Amino acid sequence: MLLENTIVALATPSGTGAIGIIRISGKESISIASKCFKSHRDINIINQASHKTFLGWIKDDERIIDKVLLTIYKGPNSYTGENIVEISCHGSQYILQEILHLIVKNGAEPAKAGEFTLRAFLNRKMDLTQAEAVADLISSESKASHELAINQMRGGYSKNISDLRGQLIHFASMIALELDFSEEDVEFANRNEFLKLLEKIETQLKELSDSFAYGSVIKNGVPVAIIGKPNAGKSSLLNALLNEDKAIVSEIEGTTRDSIEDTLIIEGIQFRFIDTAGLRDTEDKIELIGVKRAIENAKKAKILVYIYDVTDKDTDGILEQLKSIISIDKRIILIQNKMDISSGKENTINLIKKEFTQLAIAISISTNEKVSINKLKKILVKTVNEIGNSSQTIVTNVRHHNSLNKALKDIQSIKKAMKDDISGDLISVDLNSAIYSLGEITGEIDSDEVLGNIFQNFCIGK
Ligand SMILES: Nc1nc2c(ncn2[C@@H]2O[C@H](COP(=O)(O)OP(=O)(O)OP(=O)(O)O)[C@@H](O)[C@H]2O)c(=O)[nH]1
Ligand SMILES: [Mg+2]
Repeated sequence: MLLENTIVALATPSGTGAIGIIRISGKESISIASKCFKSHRDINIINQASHKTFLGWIKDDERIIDKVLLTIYKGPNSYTGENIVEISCHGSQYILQEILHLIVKNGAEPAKAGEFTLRAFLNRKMDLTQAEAVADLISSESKASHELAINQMRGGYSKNISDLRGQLIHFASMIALELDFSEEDVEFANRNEFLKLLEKIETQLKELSDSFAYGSVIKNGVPVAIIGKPNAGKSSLLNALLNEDKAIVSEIEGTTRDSIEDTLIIEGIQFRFIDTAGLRDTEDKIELIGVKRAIENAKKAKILVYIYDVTDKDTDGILEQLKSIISIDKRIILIQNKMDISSGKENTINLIKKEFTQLAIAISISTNEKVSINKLKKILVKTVNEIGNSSQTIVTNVRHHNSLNKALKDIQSIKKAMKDDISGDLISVDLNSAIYSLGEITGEIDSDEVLGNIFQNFCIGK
């Protein structure tokens, strides 16, 4: 079994720091550490109580490497569930490497990516969704993504899924029993109850699956594409939002050719703003590529910001562009820019709103004078919250989303089969497949392939 060996890795980032932490996990971790540690008070760390810290020296024979703090955690009361030793030493690259080599020389093996958390999972210290949340937590960069990861780490929806799965297993065994007694034509599984359960599960799986759209943008940043005609002020808007001179601004049409992207956290939500090349027909080969990219970005974005120049007389051109982007079906924020030079007579925004009643959010700004930029930020936050409001629990993980969808499809086909009065043995195929998919999420079913995929994405030392 892979848990037989004792593993070691640096738990803090490599490079120079005030301190660095080396973590050893496995049966032999305390005895291996004892071979290179000499406590100040001459205490033998073998046979000490768990959760105790000792001050002392790390020594390679007689050569002193560093003065360290060494902490012992005894399994099962540790992160991995095994015996763990943590050595806090001075954070010099050299010292860290020397201690790592020394621990390996004394019998530990270098840990693979995610192996500590994999062990925690295999020793049932956490389920699979919680293990995955550890990786999310480490990489979270905003308040919102941090909140989702913490929530998932505390159990999130996995208990719920586990319960639903348990109820499905119950029915599966009832149906299996019926098949065993098929000659006698008995019904152990109450069809009405079963149908009710399927409906309940379907609703919940749907809710979870739908929440993914929101969860994934919170985790990776909400993509917001800024699009419009050349010179509308797209790059000026990006700069105003970021409060820095990120993109080149000029009065020449077609200044921006490539898409320019930067992130900004507003009220705890991370946004990815993408400034694009102005949309127009052009002979210029490179600009044309830029326009194509702009359209691709618009398609990929979660929110579209369509911006136009209030003094632009070509209203038909604006309406035509809006018509084509409205078909992309996104949340669109309409922005009338350059209000500082507006004569006050232009009423393009009302005209557009009359033409496209689905454009609910419209705002007049001036990027040059920084008028209503904060108002726009508030609108962006509100828009994201509206996307998320539909569900309480939020799925952020692609793997969970795929399994949820597989299970959902199975449940729907069981429902249909029952309405069509299809025999139990056919139902049980889909039933088992749904049970399998739900089990994949929590790790009640784990294939080596699934585990490999998950833990290889961790950093070494976690
Ligand atoms: N008066 C005024 N001028 C503005 C405002 N915003 C942008 N401009 C000017 O409009 C011109 C074009 O601005 P950009 O931000 O480069 O426009 P763009 O949409 O990125 O243009 P392309 O990259 O060519 O597609 C520049 O001369 C800006 O100074 C504004 O709020 N008021
Ligand atoms: Mg530009």
